[in-house]
Amino acid sequence: MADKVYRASTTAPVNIAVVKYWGKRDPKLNLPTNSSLSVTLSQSDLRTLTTASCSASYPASEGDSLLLNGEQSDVSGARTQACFRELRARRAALEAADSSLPKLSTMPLRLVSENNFPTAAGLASSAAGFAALVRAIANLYELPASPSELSLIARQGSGSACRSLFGGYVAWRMGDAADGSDSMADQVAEASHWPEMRALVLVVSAAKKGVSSTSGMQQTVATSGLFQERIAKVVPQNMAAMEKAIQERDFASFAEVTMRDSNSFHATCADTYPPIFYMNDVSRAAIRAVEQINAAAGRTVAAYTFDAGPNAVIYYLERDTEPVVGTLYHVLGGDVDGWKSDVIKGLKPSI
Ligand code: 2P0
Repeated sequence: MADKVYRASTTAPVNIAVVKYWGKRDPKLNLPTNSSLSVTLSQSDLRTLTTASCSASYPASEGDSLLLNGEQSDVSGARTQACFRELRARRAALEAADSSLPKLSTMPLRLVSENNFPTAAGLASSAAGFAALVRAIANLYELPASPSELSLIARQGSGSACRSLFGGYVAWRMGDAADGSDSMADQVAEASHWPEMRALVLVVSAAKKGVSSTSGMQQTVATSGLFQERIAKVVPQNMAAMEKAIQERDFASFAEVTMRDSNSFHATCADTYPPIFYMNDVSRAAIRAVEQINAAAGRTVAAYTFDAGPNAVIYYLERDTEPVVGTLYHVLGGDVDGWKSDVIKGLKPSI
C-alpha cells in the first residue's frame, strides 16, 4: 500500500472575455476591481489536459512538481502554492473526519499538463492551466466541491482561470468580501443556449507579450484616471447589457458591448503611465476589417476583441461564416504586412 500511486485526470478549456478583467483590488488574493464575463471555447479545440498523482513512495525531498508541455515548471510561486494549500486543507479536513481515508494530503503531488493548442496560437494558457490543475487535484482528493467552489481556488492561481471551470457563458462576480469568499464564477448560460456562436482566432504574433497581465494591470490601477471611470461606470453597464444580450440571443448587442469593452480596456492601457500598447498596426487592421464587414452586411455580423496582446478573437454566428471568415481571409490574408495566415476558425463554445 505504501507505494500505491493515486491518480486523476481532467481537462479545462480556454475562455475569451467579452467584458474584461483588468485590475486587482487585492493582488495577494487575486481579487478583481470589476466583474467580467467570458465565453468558454470548446475543449476539442483548445484545452489543457492535466493528470495529478500522489504517493507515499514519491520522495518527500523532491516536493511537489509540475511537468508542463514536457518541461519541468516552477511550482514555488505564491499563486501555485496558494492553490496547493487550499486543496490540501480541504482534503485534510476530510481525512480528519474519516480516519479510514488514505492521507493523500501529506503526500507529494506530481502534475503533468499538456495544452492541445500550439504555442504559436499566441493564446494565454494560464486560465485553462490553473482550472485544470485545480480540478485534477480536487478529483484526486475526491473533494465534494462545486465548480463555483473550485473557481474560488483557481482564481488564486490566475484570475481568469476561475471562469474556465464552467462551459458556455460565464461571469466572474467580483464580490466585496475582504477575504475573497464571494469572488467566484457562475454560469450565465449554457453553450447550448446559443449554439450558433463561433469564435475565430486571428494570429498576429505568437511572441510572448511585452508587459505581463499581472504587472500591466497593477500599473493601470496605480496611474490611470480613465480606469476609475471604467470600473465605476463602464463595466457595470457592460455586464448588465451583456447578460441581457446573451439571454435574448441578441448578436448585435452582444457584438457592440464586446467591441466597446475591448476598446475601453485598451484605452485604459493607453491611459496608463507610461502607456501600455498591446494592439499593433495589424490588430487595428483587423478592427477596420470587422467594421467593413459589418458595413457591407448592413447589420452587425462580427465582433472583435483583444486581450493583453495583438491577436484578435472574432465572434460571429455560424450562419454568417461566409461574409465574416471569407472577408477576413480576403482582406487580411495577403495584403497586410505582418499578418499570419494561421488562424483557428469555427471554434464553438463548449457544451
Ligand atoms: C480577461 N485578461 O478578462 C483579461 C482581458 C487579459 C485581458 O484575464 O494576474 O492572466 O493571473 O490574475 O488572468 C489576463 O489576466 O491575470 C486576463 P492574473 P490573468 O481575460
